[in-house]
Amino acid sequence: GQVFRLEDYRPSDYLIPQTRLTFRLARGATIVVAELTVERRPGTDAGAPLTLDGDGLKLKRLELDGVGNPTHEATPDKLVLTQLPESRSFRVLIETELDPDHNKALMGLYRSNGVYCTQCEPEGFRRITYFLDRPDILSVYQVRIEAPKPEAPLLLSNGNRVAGGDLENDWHFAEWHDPHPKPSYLFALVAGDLGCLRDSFTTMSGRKVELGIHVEHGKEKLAAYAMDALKRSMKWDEDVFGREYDLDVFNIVAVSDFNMGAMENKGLNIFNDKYVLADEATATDADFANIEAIIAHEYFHNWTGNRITCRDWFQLCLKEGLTVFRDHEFSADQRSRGVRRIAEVRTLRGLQFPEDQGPLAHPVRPRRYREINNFYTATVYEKGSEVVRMLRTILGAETFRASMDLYFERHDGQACTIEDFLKVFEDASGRDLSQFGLWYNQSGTPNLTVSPSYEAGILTLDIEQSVPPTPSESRKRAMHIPLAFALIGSSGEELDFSAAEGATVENGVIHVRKRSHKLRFHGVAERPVLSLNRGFSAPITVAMEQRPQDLIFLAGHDSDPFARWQAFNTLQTDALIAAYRLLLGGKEAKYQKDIAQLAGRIATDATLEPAYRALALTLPSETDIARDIGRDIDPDAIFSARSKLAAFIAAANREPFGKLYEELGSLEPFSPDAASAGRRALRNTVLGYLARIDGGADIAARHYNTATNMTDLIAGLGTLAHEHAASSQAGAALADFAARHASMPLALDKLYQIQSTAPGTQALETVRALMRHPAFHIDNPNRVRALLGAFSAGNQTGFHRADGAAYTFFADALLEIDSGNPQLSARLATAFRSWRSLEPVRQEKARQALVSIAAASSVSVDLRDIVERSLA
Ligand code: DPP
Ligand code: ZN
Repeated sequence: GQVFRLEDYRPSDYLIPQTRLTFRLARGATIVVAELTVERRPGTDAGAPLTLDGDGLKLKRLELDGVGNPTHEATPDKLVLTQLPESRSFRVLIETELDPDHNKALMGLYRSNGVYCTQCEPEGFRRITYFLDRPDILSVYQVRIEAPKPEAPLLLSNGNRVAGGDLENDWHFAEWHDPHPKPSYLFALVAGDLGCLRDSFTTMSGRKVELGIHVEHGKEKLAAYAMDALKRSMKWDEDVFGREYDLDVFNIVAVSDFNMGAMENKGLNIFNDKYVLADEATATDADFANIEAIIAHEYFHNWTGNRITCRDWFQLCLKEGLTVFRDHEFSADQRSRGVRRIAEVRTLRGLQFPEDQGPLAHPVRPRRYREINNFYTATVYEKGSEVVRMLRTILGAETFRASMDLYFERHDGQACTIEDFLKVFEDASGRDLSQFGLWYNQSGTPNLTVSPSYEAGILTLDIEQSVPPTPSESRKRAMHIPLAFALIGSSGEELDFSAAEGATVENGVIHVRKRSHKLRFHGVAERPVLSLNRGFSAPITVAMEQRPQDLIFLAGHDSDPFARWQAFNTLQTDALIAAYRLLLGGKEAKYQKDIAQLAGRIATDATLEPAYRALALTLPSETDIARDIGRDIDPDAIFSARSKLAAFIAAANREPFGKLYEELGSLEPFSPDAASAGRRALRNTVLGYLARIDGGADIAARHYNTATNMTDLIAGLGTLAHEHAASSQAGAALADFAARHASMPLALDKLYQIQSTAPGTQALETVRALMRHPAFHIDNPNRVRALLGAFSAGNQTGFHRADGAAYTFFADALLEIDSGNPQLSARLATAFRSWRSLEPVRQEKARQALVSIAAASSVSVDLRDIVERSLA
């Protein structure tokens, strides 16, 4: 396939300042008329052809300045007009015919549950009409939608509604005008019969904005939490970034077939219904938190993405990394900052570190791609957000805010690059950020090795920086790493120092810029315990020999919640890896009492937030452990080491855990707020331990049977199905859950997820059986992700069973999905990305599965790209 390269960017010869679209939505044949005002860019030769992008289009009519059939060449994927008028500007009319009912790729215009909707980012608009479908072509859109009124009483597009009325034969129309020039990927249309939850928001300058969330009839109440999150987001962006909303209406539509989480189309966000619909009976606390974050994320794009967009798709992180940073800050302000930070880091390590360590590694701003859809990655999003966070750490909160103000002022209405973005920070701060810019351009997770020594009031840190080689980048340059730190004294307080030499140290941050530093702190009163990378100030790994008693000390005394959590997590990880090695050597796993005692102390420490305690008691996941081991992975031994540690902690804390569980169980009216969710999280985490000791199946069954909300229901069900799979209680609960939620696909997804992640080789048969479940549809991305996504990414013993049977099954399933929805199959295929870190037998089986996909007769560009890069 064709490779696109950053260095090949050049501006388009033509611009499209005005776009007028008319849609006639009819079953089988939808007609789209696009009337484009095209302008030749100054400097472009008058003979230059106009080449428009298409994807599978059927051209019905073409006019140039009102005259039919001008000189052109058309294929489904391209329209080239030549012999264009001498005048600087001319009009092109293009009529295409679409079949939204048979669009299973869910890109362009399609129907979901009877509702017409669109998804255009990144390159879906070219499946609607021929266009300069690239983000640096900004156009003002006027959209007319005509549709049968009974079938589609609701007609929405971007911007403000300017006209509407009835037509013949029970049809009607609406016209929408979006005054803000925008790239085609932000175009949206919705037509259907939906219910609506309405509200309004008055902006900081006193303008009233009508808000609407459109959902299936009867589900309006389930949009209340999303609406509340939207209003809080609008207020927060005004308070924290000074950003005001800029249209009279803001609409959100929930659809049930959607490839992404949601889409930030100007004034008309389209959401996966999973991230809109919620109440206590249908959504878990994690769902509520995700809804809040994604509503905020898409809303925040209005300024970081829409008003200022990307010049080309290599710059995707310009809008995504920045907007993730903004939604992280929002959630931190709405919830508990410390707890959110730990959760963010767990996500980054769980998803982005393995990406950086494997064959799919790429810089936050990639330099080449074959399929841009495959770059909506944890690196672009999550690491991209960490890079923005580091900028704030380096420049300080005030300069950061001043820089953002300058960014909005300087670049509003433009399509920008990462260089534009960094230049703003350089100009506002007077600093040189050229070395910092490597974070955008160099892939791989940097590692710092830190060796401390203390003598006579002087603490010396030998710091070595390295960035491991990644595909197509074997030699790496030294990066600028802001390392937040504290020196902690024996009574838990931070120690002072009189001077530091060997690296810049300011405001609690060591600026590591060279491959090696010998850093000396003078005037340190006692040998300190080092707290490093506090708040996870840089997305790196740190290797430092630390005595277990120092880690135990930090886990009890570090005033930085992240560092405190990290200390206990490091103890757990070290113990798990040591046990794993013993198990591989045919010995028994052994654990020290300390770890169980510490778990008990943290669980019952009332000075700590319950949500924090729940996170601290959550053992590193099997994939976390595998990532830290790095090579020659035996997933069964990891599973065994982890189960044994959990049982060890449970056995040592039977009484305090039992008491805590009962205390936290006192009924209170449900509230989705973070503090209440934290108490449920702690109780459910403790349940996971109690379930591992005698009588555990009964406790979990009682938990399930007495649950009054989805969070607790799922905790009980998951615990039964995973810890006591063979028990009668597990069977009864699974059947009960399925029956109770038979008509609720989003709830059934939770069942699929629990069943497909039940540990052990038998999970494969369960997954096969669930694929035949009447409510399972291979065309629906949520169903597929809940069953096959969870199985492949979340079931280490089941997916990586030693005989390779799950790999073969999964490869076949990917090809089946690929025939309808390449984006979905390609995304799922990333489950193979760490195949080279497996032990040799599994490694070979995984390789064969990848090879079998590559050899299949028909594979999409998307899936082929992932498979070939994985094998390379
Ligand atoms: N809708 C996706 C997101 O907001 C892509 N822009 O991240
Ligand atoms: Zn986004």
